[in-house]
Amino acid sequence: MRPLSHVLVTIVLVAMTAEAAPPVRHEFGRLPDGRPVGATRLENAHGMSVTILDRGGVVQALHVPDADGRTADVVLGFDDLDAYRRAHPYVGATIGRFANRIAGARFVLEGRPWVLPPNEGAHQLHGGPEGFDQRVFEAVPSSGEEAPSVELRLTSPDGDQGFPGALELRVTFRLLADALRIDYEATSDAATLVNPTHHAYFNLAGEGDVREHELWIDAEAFTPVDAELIPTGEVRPVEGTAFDFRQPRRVGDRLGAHELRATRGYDHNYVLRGEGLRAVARLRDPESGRRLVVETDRPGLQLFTANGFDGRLLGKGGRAYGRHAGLCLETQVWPDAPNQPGFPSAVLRPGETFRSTTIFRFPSD
Ligand code: G6D
Repeated sequence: MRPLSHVLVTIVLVAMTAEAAPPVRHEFGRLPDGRPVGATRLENAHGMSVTILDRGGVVQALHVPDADGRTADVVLGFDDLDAYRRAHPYVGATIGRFANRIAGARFVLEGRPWVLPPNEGAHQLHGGPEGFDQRVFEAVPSSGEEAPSVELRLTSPDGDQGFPGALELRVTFRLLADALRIDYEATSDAATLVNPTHHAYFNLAGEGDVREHELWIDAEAFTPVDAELIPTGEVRPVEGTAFDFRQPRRVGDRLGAHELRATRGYDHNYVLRGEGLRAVARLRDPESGRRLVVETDRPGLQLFTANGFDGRLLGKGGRAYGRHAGLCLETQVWPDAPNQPGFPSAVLRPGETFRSTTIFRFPSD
């Protein structure tokens, strides 16, 4: 006979673990060389689930209930691996080593010049022609003590996409009771740059476009860009411009503004207020009432409203992704930071550990 206390402890433990199901792994597809690409599905007891692909660290699906318990998939994505392998605008991907642009695909680090392979005109975008969005990570799922998770591990060798230093990266996706939490951790054996982000296109309605979504961004300023989307170095107040989201505004309200003509919508970095892990942006779909709060410890946030989408990109269930079908809230160090003296640093040195957190929270109250 077991003592009653043992039985009670067992019952409590079973009740607790019943909260969130353990991660489920499945094969998402195969690469041309036959290698399988796995996916991890995390689920919580509140009706949320997320599917994360080993290739590209892609959030392929993220199901979130509304106040009435109606669930929608709030990220854009594709149904099969081949679609992810074809050219697409980083849909749902983990970005690295350096999110956003490095002007002229070059920088100087500790007095030494580095030249990178460009992949957007003369510039490097989102880590280069074969960025982390195209890598197969090693996945380590865990039931976790409080929340199920999957840790994605990647070794980026010295010289990868032109960057110095062998980089060890771990990206942990954790499904909390009301949020998807992403933790980045990196070390390098030589001084290098690290500025990872996540490139989910959110649409809280799970259909249509995001013009009616209301957005708040905790930023007094943004970093203006030139015709090639390279920051001019200026930090400009949002006041009196189409970039002002200090009060919640409909995303579509000022999409036709002259300041957005060149980019055909928002594709700009916001200078976030405050420091440390804090709420920096809120998005709300008035129709479903679904809400997203972005929390991060990063100094910048790229708002990108899928300006080039024209319906030719076919997503999950054959849905044609048209203009503004979703929007990205990319937490980051400011674009081109390595070449801009006044911008925050993205340098990681040997012996240091880079740590950063972004939480996509979907409040239910
Ligand atoms: C990023 O800022 C960039 C855009 O310019 C780019 O087109 C997109 O990724 C694919 O958000």
